[in-house]
Amino acid sequence: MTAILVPDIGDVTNVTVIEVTVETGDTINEGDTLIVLETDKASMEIPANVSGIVGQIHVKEGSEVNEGDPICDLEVEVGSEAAKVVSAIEKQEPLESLELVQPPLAQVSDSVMEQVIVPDTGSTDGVTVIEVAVSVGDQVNEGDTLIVLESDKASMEIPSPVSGEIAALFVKEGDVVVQADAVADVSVTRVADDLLDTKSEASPQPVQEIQKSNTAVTIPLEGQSVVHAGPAVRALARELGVELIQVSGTGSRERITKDDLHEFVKAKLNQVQTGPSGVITGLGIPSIPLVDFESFGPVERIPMSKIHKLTADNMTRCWLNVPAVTQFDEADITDLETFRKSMKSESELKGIKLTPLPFFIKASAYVLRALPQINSSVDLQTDEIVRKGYVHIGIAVDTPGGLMVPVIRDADKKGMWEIAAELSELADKAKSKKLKSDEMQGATFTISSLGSIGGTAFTPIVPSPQAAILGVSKASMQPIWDGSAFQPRLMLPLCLSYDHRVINGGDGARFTTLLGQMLGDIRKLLL
Ligand code: CAO
Repeated sequence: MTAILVPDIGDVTNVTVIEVTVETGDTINEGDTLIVLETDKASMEIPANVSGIVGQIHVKEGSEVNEGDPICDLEVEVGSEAAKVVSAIEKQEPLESLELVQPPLAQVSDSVMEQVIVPDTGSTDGVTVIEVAVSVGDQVNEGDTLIVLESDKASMEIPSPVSGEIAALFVKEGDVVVQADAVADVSVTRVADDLLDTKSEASPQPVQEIQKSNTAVTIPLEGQSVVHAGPAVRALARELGVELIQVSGTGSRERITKDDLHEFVKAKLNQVQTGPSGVITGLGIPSIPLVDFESFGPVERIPMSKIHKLTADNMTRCWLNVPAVTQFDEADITDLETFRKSMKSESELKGIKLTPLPFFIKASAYVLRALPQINSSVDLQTDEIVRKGYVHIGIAVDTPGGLMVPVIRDADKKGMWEIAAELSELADKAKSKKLKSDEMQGATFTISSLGSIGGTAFTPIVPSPQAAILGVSKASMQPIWDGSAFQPRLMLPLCLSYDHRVINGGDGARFTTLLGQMLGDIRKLLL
């Protein structure tokens, strides 16, 4: 186990640790960032100088450190090149005795000064230095960010084209720079072998081309504040496709940390599922932008009721999840209506309103018994179709508070008067908000009757996990050809929406055909 110490951090003391990027037990590689320090002028990442497994960590966010303070312990694999380096450093042995892949501490024999200048930023007006990531005296590796610039189109990090020590800095935060302005002088120390190869090069290295950040990390809009984030956080933001300007920083001076980024992404994922009102809004599909309604005329804003929000959620869920088909048909209910009207005095005697709907319920229950594949659900956890041995029919009821669906249990076992009485009672309860939750549960099939209102057809949304819903529109007199003449018949439009994962087209058509036959001659319900 070896201790990793705070390196020479220049002419500053008591520097604040603003981020600890490793945890005990982490396996890290040479160059991985251990901590991020911040002075009042710049932030800097302190990388590991060897690979290994992180042991005890001696600093935490907010700690103040100085050169030589321990950052963490590192367990370095025995016999590895890294271990040899550590051992050599500890024993102050000459490093040339080690067969190193890369000389981490070169035999200093000469140095050259490289001046880093601002490359072509694509802007003639100049770009702002929003971050200076290094201080004079810092050791930098090739590729380490020196400064971060921001134009009106992009933010960009200017990396060091060489490894070495920052000898001079020519910019500070807030400066506006243009192409070819000096950024920093880097004193490049070279090993003897390197020098043999490069000493003949009299002119400085070409300036590193700027790395334009992903457009997802876009620049702040005019008037918005500058983003404070270190290179590692900026890199992570690019990876995640996060616009840093949208992230709130919890670090000192609102600096954005990696945790802030993770929290932002988590929050965004939640937002995808529920809008501010709690209603499901997207599930990953693009949301619909609102328009400024008020700018076109007066509007009234009515808060959505709890029932309305629940219905909106449920409809969205069902609409998005169920591959639905709607089968249309017509039933001849001329005789049914004649019979129903003939029951008027009996209906009054019993005090039970006998509308056409109880007949639709009774006939549907009969057909659901005959075609159990309609009275089913799909269980995607087990890849099973669940056929129910009971027929509970939900009835959509239009109430001032929103749509409610009370359930008539065992509709197949109940007589017409019983169904009519129960329907009337449940509809009244729904309209006066007195339904209990168990009176709205367990439906195996639903009927939505708009017949008393109007319309010729509609496509109800399948209330999954039920596999089907019957929509009933307004009956009307139609001229029906009986083989020799047109006859005036009262025709009822039927619309069966079904989940095509559970019910195939043949069964859908069989359902409406059989239902039509039952409603056409209700005596068959007795058979
Ligand atoms: N064709 C023609 N007339 C019809 C009919 C049809 N399919 N269904 C009912 N009617 C007539 C009846 O004959 C009756 O008139 P009379 O009193 O003159 O005989 C009247 O409409 C009865 O209407 P009702 O609404 O009082 O009773 P109901 O049994 O038909 O329906 C209920 C009860 C609770 C289902 C209904 O009030 C309701 O809320 N319907 C709306 C359902 C809904 O909103 N569905 C959409 C869900 S998705 O948003």
